[in-house]
Amino acid sequence: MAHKAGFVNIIGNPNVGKSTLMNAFVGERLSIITSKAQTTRHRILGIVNGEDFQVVLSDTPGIIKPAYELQSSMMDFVKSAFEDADILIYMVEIGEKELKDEAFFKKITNSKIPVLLLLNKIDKSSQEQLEEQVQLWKEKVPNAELYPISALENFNVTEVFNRIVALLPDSPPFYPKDALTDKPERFFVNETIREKILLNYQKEIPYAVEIETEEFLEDDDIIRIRAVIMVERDTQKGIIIGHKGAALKKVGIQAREDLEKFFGKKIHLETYVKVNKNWRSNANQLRRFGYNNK
Ligand SMILES: Nc1nc2c(ncn2[C@@H]2O[C@H](COP(=O)(O)OP(=O)(O)OP(=O)(O)O)[C@@H](O)[C@H]2O)c(=O)[nH]1
Ligand SMILES: [Mg+2]
Repeated sequence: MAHKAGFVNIIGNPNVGKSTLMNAFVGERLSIITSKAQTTRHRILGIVNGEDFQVVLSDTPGIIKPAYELQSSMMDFVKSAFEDADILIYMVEIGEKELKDEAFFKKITNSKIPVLLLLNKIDKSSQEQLEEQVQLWKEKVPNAELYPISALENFNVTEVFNRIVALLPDSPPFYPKDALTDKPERFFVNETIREKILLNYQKEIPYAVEIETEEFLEDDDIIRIRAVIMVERDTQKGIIIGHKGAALKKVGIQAREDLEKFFGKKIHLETYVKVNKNWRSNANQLRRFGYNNK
C-alpha cells in the first residue's frame, strides 16, 4: 500500500490560534494556549497517524520583531519551519491586517509549496465581515487556498485536515507510527507550569520566566516531579511566590491537575523559584533551555 507523509508547518502572527489548531488536529493538549501573545516559544511537533499517512505538524511561535535574544531564538524556530515544510499553513484571524515581518510574508506569497491560508476565529465575525475578509486575503495571498475556520469550535477543521492528507507527498513515515510528538515528557511539565504562570501573573512577569524540570521519576501509580521556576530578578521571585507562598501554591495545584490528566497518573509536584540573572539575553542559558537550534 502506498504511504504518504510530510511536514505541515503552522505560522502566523501571535495569538491568532495556531496552537489551538494543532491541538485540535492531534486531539491532545500538546501546545499550551492562553489569551496572551507569545505563549508558544518553541517549535512543537504534533504527529497524526493514519493507516496510510503520517502528518507531522509544527506549531511555531507567533511572528514578532525580536527585542531580546530569547525572541531571536523563537524567530529561528519560525525560519526553520519554512525550510522543511511540504505544506505551509498560514493562519490569520478575523480583523487582522498583515504580518509584521515583510520578509516572512514574501516567503509565503512566493512559496513553491502549497499554502493553506486559514482565516480563523470566524465564530466572532458577521457574514458581511467574513466575506470582506475572504476577499482581502485572496488578493493579498493569491497563491494560497483559503479556508475560513474556527479552531476553537472545530468548524471546518476536518475539511482542512482532509485537504492536508490529499496534498501530502508519497513517503514512508518519518517517526514511529505510534508517536505523538518529538518532545520528551519533561518538556510538557515545563510548558504546563509556564501556562499557569501566564494565566496567574500580569505584565512582564510571565515573559521573564523559564521552567526547568530537574527530576521526573515515574512509578507504577505516581510520577514525582521537581521543577525550578527561573526568573530574572529578586523582585520577580517575590511576586511569583506571593504572600505566604499563596501565589506559587495556586500555580502548583493548577499545574498538577493538568499534568494528572495529561499523563493519566497521580502527580507529586514540587516547585521552587530561583533567580537566574538575565537568562533571556544569555546565549548559553538559552541553549541550555533548548532554544538555540543553530
Ligand atoms: N473565538 C475564538 N477564539 C479562538 C479561536 N482559536 C483560538 N482562539 C483563542 O485565541 C487565543 C490564542 O490562541 P493560541 O492557540 O494560544 O494562539 P497562538 O497563535 O498559538 O498564540 P502564540 O503562541 O502566542 O503565537 C486563545 O485565547 C484561544 O482560546 C477561535 O477559533 N475562535
Ligand atoms: Mg501558540
